[in-house]
Amino acid sequence: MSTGRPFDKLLIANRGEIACRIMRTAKRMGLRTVAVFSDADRNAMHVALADEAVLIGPAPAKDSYLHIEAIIEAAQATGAGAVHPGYGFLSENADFAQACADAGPVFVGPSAATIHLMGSKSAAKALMEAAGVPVVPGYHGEDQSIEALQAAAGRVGYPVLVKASAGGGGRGMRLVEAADALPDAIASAKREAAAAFGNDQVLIEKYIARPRHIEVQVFGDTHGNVVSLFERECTLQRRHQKVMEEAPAIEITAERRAGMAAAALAAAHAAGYVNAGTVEFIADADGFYFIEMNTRLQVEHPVTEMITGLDLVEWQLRIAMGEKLPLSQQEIRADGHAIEARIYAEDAGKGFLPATGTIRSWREPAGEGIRVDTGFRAGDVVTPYYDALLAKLIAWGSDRAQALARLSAALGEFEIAGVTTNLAFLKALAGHPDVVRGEIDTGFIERELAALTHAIQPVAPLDLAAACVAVLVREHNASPAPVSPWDRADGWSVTGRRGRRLSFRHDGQRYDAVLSYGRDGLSMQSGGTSARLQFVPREGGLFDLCLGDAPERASAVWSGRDLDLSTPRGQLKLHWIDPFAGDLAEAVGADRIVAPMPGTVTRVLAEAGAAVERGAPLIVLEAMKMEHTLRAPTAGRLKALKCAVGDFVQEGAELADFEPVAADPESS
Ligand code: MV4
Repeated sequence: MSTGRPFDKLLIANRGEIACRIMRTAKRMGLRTVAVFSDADRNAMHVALADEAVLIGPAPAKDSYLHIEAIIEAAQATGAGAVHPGYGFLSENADFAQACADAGPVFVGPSAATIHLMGSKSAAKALMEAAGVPVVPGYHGEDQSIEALQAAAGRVGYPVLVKASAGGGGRGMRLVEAADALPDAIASAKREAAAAFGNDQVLIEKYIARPRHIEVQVFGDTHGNVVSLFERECTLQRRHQKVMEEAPAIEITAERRAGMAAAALAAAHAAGYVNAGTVEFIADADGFYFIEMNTRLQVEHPVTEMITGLDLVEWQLRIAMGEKLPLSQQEIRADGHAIEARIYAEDAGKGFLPATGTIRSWREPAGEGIRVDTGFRAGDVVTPYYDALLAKLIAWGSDRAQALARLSAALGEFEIAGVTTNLAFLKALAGHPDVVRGEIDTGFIERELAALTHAIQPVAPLDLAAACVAVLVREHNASPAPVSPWDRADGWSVTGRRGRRLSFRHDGQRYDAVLSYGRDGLSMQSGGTSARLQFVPREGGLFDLCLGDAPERASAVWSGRDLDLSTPRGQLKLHWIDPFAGDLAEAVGADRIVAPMPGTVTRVLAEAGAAVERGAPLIVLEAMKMEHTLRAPTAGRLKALKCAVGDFVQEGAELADFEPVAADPESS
């Protein structure tokens, strides 16, 4: 059936929420939809929603969603007349756009040449500068000699940023405070850029401290028209990963808004831009500066849709069909304020470690001004192969305060079980007084991380550090004689970094930290992050400690293995678990010593038949590059050894028979 349109079947070369989002509009426009999927996505929502679906390869993205030939073949096999790349994957791959142009299907996006041009930060910057778009003062020339780059940095004035020309998203970027650090920074930026992008060209820019990130949505058609659809504020980021985005920008003057829109339109004109694009700026009190142009539909496009009432995917498809822009600049209006929160499968308490697993239950919020875009539902499996974005929650209000209040309430109503999500972190962020006031910059989340994660985690890293220090102080007080580090069997090592695990329980939840001692002193690892730990014991259970560069004073009161901790954040009760004595003995009985994990026996510290005190070190096991000391669960006698130095043992293996002498009231 032909509708007289250039295409009536659309292949979506993507997965997850954006594939579902694109299909929704395509269906409303009467287009038939083709999904592509990997082995890992057979049961995915985007496959179920599509009219047809084609398996394109194994789970790894390079074999499926990044496999240009497989996707082109799928388009040809299904007769799809157009391909929408979504975001990520092949969306900004000029070779893919060219492959579509060569093979037939319309690529829903700009030309391969435009994508290629914008992929080079120096070429894009040169084009924008020529078009009168404000750019950060700096140097983006061909001469890459150290002399030329040094002279440029001197002219610009320190601090400067060295950026990989082919980079983006912060990769290959180095901050240089003074001239003497420049040669090393250039060399390492070039190495990183060559490895990551196969191109070691760099540019030099004045460093803008604490900027805001504001971007302008633009559209161009194939008839030479361009319009802007206002700006978005994407300042709340962590490690170049956007977390919350809003439209319009926070407290922007009419003059700056108009200036940015005009600059973005000049940029789009200069590039002969077709389809959806985003012109990114960094902004501070003094001005705003072009940094890059993204040639795709952005993750955060819904906030623009919510304030304009427009469907950006519909615009993309109509432009791809050769239609003129649906509205003129004067007809495009904004109303109210919208904020999007990105819901990721990740553990904010463990350094934002990606989380995987099966979604056991899923309940979305609903209500006035609330929109949820997702590609997941109960029963779906979150795999480690792809981006961990589970859903986008978007709230609209007549003003920013109402939008934020609706977002906070909806975050509280969102229920996702089975997979760890950042919902609590987002709620803490949405409620942070500085976010409520709109006083943010791109470094905000990193600076406020402790406060933001403390709000969601009853035991923050600093609490765990204080508890570890309390254990060290307790042990020091118990045996104050200086101990030679060579004699210690609990994991301290002079030569390498050996760890000692300390575990605590709070509210039924276990918290682990690993202390290690290296040439640069003591450090604590917990939840995937590591920071230097320093402490000074004082009188009366007080001590000063410093984790990373966060100092504080804490105090500890012990009763048995229970610890009452006081920190500036309040009181905290913790129980010090000894998994190699008490808790394990509980599970297997105190009559044998078993390996708590697979590992190698590196030392045997007591002879068969020896009488030992409770807690005496018996056997040292090395596992996962760490030493673990297995201790006497109670006072007693080591009846028989069942292992020897050098043995590799499985988890649960019996290493010795033990004979307790008396019940120990303290062991728990
Ligand atoms: C900058 C900058 C400060 N000064 N350029 C980061 C990724 C890339 N898109 C550009 N980025 C930056 N360029 C100059 N001259 C600070 C950043 C930056 C940033 C920009 C936008 C959003 C978040 C950011 C987080 C850290 C640094």
